[in-house]
Amino acid sequence: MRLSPETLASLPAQVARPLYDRDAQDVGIVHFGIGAFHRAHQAWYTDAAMNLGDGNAGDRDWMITGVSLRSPGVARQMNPQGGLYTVAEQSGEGATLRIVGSVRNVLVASEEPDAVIAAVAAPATHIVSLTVTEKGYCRNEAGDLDFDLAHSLSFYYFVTQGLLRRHKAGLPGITLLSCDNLADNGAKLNALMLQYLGRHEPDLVDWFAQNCTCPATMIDRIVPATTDDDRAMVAAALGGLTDEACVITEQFSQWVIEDNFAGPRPRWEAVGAQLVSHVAPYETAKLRMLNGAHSLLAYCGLKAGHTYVHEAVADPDLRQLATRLMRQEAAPTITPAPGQNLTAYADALIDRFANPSLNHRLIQIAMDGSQKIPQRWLETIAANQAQGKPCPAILSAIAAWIHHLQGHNGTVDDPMADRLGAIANRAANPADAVRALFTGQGPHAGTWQPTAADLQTLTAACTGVQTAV
Ligand code: CS2
Repeated sequence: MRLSPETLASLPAQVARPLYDRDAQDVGIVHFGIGAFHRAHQAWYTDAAMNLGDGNAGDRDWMITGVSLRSPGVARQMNPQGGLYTVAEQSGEGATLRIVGSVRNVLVASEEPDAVIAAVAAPATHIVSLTVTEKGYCRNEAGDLDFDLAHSLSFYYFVTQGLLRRHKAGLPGITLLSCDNLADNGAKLNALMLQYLGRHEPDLVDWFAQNCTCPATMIDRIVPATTDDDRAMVAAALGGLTDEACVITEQFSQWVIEDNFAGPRPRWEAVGAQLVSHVAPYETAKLRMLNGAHSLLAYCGLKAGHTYVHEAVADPDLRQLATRLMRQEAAPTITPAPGQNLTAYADALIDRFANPSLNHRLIQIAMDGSQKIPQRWLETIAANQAQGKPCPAILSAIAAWIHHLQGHNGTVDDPMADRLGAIANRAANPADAVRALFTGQGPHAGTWQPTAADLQTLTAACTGVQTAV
């Protein structure tokens, strides 16, 4: 028996479930990239906002239509369950389960393109949100739109077609909400959308600029890929019902959103989100500290033979490196928001990484390094360089990334894997690899210019010589 609207009533009493009449709600949000992260984060907040419910019309009609561009996997997990799924929060004391009801259905864009366009164009839709990962924005090395990648099976195409229909029908614009780990994600999405429209629908450019907004967001929750063991644990807790779409996450969650919406939105601030005028300090701290340390733990941890984040952070050398990256290299480059304490933030992050019940795989974080390291490491090294300060922890992480690119941790999962692997393997020595990657015509040239001292530190780290940090 599967979890579904029909079996919901048979769940054990301690499992929380939606408090609103799901069938009576309209879809207000179309979400591209409905993976585990969206289900444990934005859909979870939206469900909580609708749970607030009675008497407040604004807390209704925020159901989500999820879109997968190609893979039918999530649609097959969720549609037979009427969109219902479990969020299991794992702490040292066990798991707390809640059934989330905010997802109405999942469309696979390659199979039902018209349904996706119609969802964006529907009068009740006010928000199109995105978790398409860093590479989903189809950027070239200069950060501009790569028109070959942004083809008719990209979110750009579907959003544009939906907006065209809205414009023709005289409907209001929408809010485009990027929930990906990019620096200045709202402004980037806005600029990329304008490039796409400029080429494909120039007549829509002004309407888009006047009627649609792209708020910046900082999104945070650690969500490992769900495993068969997790599904078995959830089935046992659901009294034997299977849930193919369940997600496992930590108790912590944070969502900071720029208060710049084109139209209505759920009352996310009533369920823990922060609506602010400037997201940048939160976003920069999160990318450079949390994600920067995560990527360091991933590459250095794999090199040291670890499998999970909690194992890597229990290794005293790696814990020291991650702490140094956060406190001494990243934190001084950030101007904190009022009340934001970056030292306490670093300590809290080490505690979150140490959660042994998450089993967060280092190889999951090691994926797509070419798309992640500019905002996680290179901006930090460049900011330190401007002050004449070295970043030995990040340099060790870069050395471990090069080791990863050479194929020592198995096949490299990265859109630039072939090119990066060829550079890393062709280089006569580590300093050459770094020069080829980060200078001249290299794929990561621009943000940071390695100095002679940096090259020395990197060479030492690549050849396994310990440097004092
Ligand atoms: C991780 C992030 O996979 C990764 O690259 O660093 O997904 C991280 O877990 C989230 O950003 C936490 O909010």
